[in-house]
Parts: sequence; C-alpha cells; structure tokens
Amino acid sequence: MNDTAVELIQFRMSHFNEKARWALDIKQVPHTRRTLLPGPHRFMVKRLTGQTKTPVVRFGDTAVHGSAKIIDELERRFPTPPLYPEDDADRARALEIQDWLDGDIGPRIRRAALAAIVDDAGQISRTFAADRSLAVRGLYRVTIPIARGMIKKGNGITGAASIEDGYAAAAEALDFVVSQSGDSGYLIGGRFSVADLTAAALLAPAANPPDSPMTRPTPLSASVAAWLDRWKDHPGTAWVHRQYRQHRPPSAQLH
Ligand SMILES: N[C@@H](CCC(=O)N[C@@H](CS)C(=O)NCC(=O)O)C(=O)O
Repeated sequence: MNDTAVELIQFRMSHFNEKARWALDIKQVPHTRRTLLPGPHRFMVKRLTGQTKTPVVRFGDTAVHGSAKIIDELERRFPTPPLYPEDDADRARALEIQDWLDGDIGPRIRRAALAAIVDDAGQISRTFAADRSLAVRGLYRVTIPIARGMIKKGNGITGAASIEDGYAAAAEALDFVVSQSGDSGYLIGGRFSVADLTAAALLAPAANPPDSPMTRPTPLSASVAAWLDRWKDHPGTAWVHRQYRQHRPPSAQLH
C-alpha cells in the first residue's frame, strides 16, 4: 500500500465500525473499504493487528485498530473538522464519555441487539452479507448454525439476564444523551464532538437511524421489530436521529 493510502477494514453492520466510518466521512478522508464477514474476518485482521476485532484502519503500512485509537489518529492526520473539543476540560470529559460508551455501553447494547438476530440465520446473512452475491450469502447462511454457539459466547449472550442487561444499557445511554445534551443539543461544549459521534453510532442499533449506513435491512424479523419498538418513542432515539441528520455526511469512500 502506498504511504498516503487509507483503507478501512470493517464489518458492514456494526456500531463500532460505524464510529470509525463516520469519523472518516465527517473529515472527508478519501479511503477504500474492505468489508469482511464476521467469522472469516479473523484471518486477515489477526495477520494485520495481532487481534481479531474490527474496525481496523490502514494508513499506508501502519494498521490501527480500536475505534478510539483510529479517531485519535484521524484527529492527528486530518484535523479538520475537529472532533476533539478545544478546551482541555471539555476534551477530557468528551474522551471520558467515549471511554464509558466504548468499554461499557457498546458491548452490552450489541449483546441485546445480536440476541434479536442470532437464532435467525437468514437475518444474520442479510445484516452482514447484504452486499455479497446470492451464492456467498447462501454459503454464509449455512455456516451460521455451526457458528451460533461461538457467536453467543463471544458476545456474552448467556441467557435472559444477559439480554436484560443489554436493554438496561440501551436505556441508560438513551437517558444519558437526553439529560446531558440540554439546550444546545450536544453532549459537551455546545458543539458536535467525539462524544456525540460515539453516542449516536453506538446507539444506532437501538435507534435505527433512517437512510444511514446503520439502517436495518428489511424485511425486519419479528424479534428485531420488537427490539426497535422498545426504543422508538424514547426522546434519546430522536436525539440519535438528529445527530445522523445533521452530522452524518455521505461516504468519503473512493470508488
Ligand atoms: N473497543 C473496540 C471494540 C471493537 C469490537 O468489539 N468489534 C467487533 C464488532 S462490533 C468485532 O470485530 N468482533 C469480532 C471479534 O471479536 O473477532 C473498538 O472501539 O473498536
């Protein structure tokens, strides 16, 4: 890869991947995207980074993984528009909110959102392989029942209480964005920052922002519809939709 080329290695439908994608898009960083299927992804990601989680962004020969580290690197290489608040105390608070959402809320919400699709191989295939050929989608679909135990274990889906805990995380974060955003509509310093981007992206699986990279594929299964129904009237969902409408630009992907 040449020194200045930027490549995002991602899953198509994933809130942590959406965080990195949104940061690349808002900074209008011309880049290519390599979309992997969860499962087979691990060979390439492990080779590049020594671990298996996406997103990964390659800046030339340097591979950075972890959405917060990726945003930090983007902020350094492509400072405009800034995602970090200028004021030191605001920046520290915005990064603290990002840490909490990344480390605590994000994985718990994913657990509940995944629980709504994990028993439906067709829905999993539509969610992660929508852009693939019919043959690849079909093949992927038949591997799901074999991988199901691993998907559940890997995401902490261990029973009803673990899923309830995911609902609690979604409610907590939706309540938080409403109480914290106040009159300005933003979490920190009266303007859009890494805190808003992180909250909106990580809440997207619950809020289903329309016309966005995180819009659920249709038809929705009954369990996905029930999961989304829980949150559709929460004012936090309207907050997420507003961030998407006002601050989520179209893709800066190179074609
Ligand atoms: N804290 C990480 C979390 C990344 C993460 O959990 N990625 C998931 C997708 S949402 C993943 O790639 N899982 C596959 C694996 O663990 O092998 C970040 O902010 O990027």
